[in-house]
Amino acid sequence: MVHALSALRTFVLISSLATGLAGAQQAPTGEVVLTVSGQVSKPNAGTRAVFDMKMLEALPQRTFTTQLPWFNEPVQYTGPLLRDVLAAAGATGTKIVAVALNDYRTEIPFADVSRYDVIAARLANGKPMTVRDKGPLSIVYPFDTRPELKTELYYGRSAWQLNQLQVQ
Ligand SMILES: Nc1nc2c(c(=O)[nH]1)N[C@H]1C(S)=C(S)[C@@H](COP(=O)(O)O)O[C@H]1N2
Ligand SMILES: [Mo]
Repeated sequence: MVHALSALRTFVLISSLATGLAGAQQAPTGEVVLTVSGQVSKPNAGTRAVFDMKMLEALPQRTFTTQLPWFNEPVQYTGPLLRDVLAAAGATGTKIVAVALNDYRTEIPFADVSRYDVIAARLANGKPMTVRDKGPLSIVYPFDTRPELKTELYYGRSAWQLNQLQVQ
């Protein structure tokens, strides 16, 4: 009996560790802010991997400051790397269609997320972004690290009010 109980405890521990490591397999407890659909191998809501802010906050965070042409002042952004969000969803493919709350959509080559430290920004100057402030999530490339990023092509890929990533 004692052995059976401790075996059960070990099993529960190992299963919860496995779920924790898988990331997106955990169900969100808060409002869903990002849905990853398409080629997703770690879904947690039907065939999709959905995230609330807490799940995005639990991933390693990256912070950098960049000047964007559509803001007057440089802005400091913080959020998980897009490649980590996609890995948590078990997403693989050749392209990502990013869809925003205002139905803006833009195509991002999957290679961009390995080549560049693109983030899903959830904080601007340390504060959550309201929908009015182009939040709650925004794709931000590390524009100031590579001159080729400061072009209309990458500005166009920087979807603000991001809420879906369709992986193909
Ligand atoms: N959600 C959303 N993100 C978007 C856009 C948009 O219309 N909606 N426009 C893109 C383009 S083309 C550019 S250059 C930058 C800045 O757009 P803005 O000047 O309209 O803010 O955001 C990009 N991200
Ligand atoms: Mo643009």
